[in-house]
Amino acid sequence: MNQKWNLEDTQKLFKKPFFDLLFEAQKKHRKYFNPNKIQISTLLSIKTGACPEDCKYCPQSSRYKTGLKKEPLLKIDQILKAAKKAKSLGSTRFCMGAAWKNPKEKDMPYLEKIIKEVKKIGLETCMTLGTLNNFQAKRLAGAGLDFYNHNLDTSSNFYSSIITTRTYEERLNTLKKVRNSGMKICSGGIMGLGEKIQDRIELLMTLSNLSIQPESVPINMLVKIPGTPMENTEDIDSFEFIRVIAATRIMMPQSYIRLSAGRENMNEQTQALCFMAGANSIFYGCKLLTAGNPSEEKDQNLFKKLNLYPDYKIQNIDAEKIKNNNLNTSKLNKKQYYNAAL
Ligand code: SAM
Ligand code: DTB
Ligand code: SF4
Repeated sequence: MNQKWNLEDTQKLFKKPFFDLLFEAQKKHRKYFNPNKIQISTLLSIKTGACPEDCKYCPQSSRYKTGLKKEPLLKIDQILKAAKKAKSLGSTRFCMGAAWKNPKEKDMPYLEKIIKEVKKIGLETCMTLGTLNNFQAKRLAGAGLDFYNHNLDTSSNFYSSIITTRTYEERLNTLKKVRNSGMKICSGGIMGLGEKIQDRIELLMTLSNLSIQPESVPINMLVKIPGTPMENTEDIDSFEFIRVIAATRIMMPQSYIRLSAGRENMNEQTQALCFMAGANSIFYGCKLLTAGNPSEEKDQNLFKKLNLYPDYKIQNIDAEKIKNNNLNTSKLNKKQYYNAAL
């Protein structure tokens, strides 16, 4: 059972001296993870632009003139080509995003087919398609979707300053449906939207106090896109960002924390401190959904300097090992499961 986080304790965490906070985060990190391993995911936008939502940070909203080229749903062979390339470059998870408010019923069979085909390549699958109903969540889970990404982005209070076309409650409801369907949850936020420290605190409290904590928590730094209402927002200070990563690690000690969008605007030292503060997952490949990301080569260089290795443990190889050892994994918690796989 994970610790429940109240306002007082979370505020105290954020007020800690920087190095005390980092030290506590490192201790938690090392308790549950190998600090020299990193989970690697690759993103693909399977349907780009013309989104009816008004998220003020997003280049894909139809409300803003960002010069983005719209693309209908990609063909299956285009998706599989990108997935194979991601696998060959060392990714273990393939994350597919669609600029939708929600998927339509007519899209479901095709989405199921995509999931099945990408899994055949030997990759974990993740999708982010907007709001889901119970039936859709069950169908995606049934097709084998491992993760569903659905970010809360910021605090419930600040949410309506960023998005007016949906509510925080709707986001939480979709997360519930995803959890009930048996899929793993990927949910996090964006820093640098002009939020207060209190908003960061409230976001992390909401995520960490979910009935089961998200298995994956992406922490994005706003990528300022010309043409969006957020294009001139003030930068978040790098140390403030690192604090958020450390607090996330302490509050969700067993979750993978993804140093998500915004790495292109971070130097290597900032990224290294984020890894030290507990981030252990990244998006790999020179494109996020529509915005840029460091090249594979640049990341390989950074990994070399930091002696970081891709985390293949969560893939089938381990499941196979566990099976051969005849272990009853259903009785193991996450840490025991990982240890058993070593
Ligand atoms: N339309 C779906 C939705 O919003 O749930 C899925 C795709 S949406 C692009 C996925 C996530 O990308 C958003 O929830 C947001 O956290 C993140 N994102 C979008 N634009 C961003 C930006 N400019 N900088 C950082 N993160 C961004
Ligand atoms: C997440 O938290 N960040 C990713 C993924 N989940 C879907 C998306 C980042 C998008 C950055 C802007 C773009 O590429 O359009
Ligand atoms: Fe649409 Fe998602 Fe972008 Fe919001 S974040 S505008 S829902 S694609």
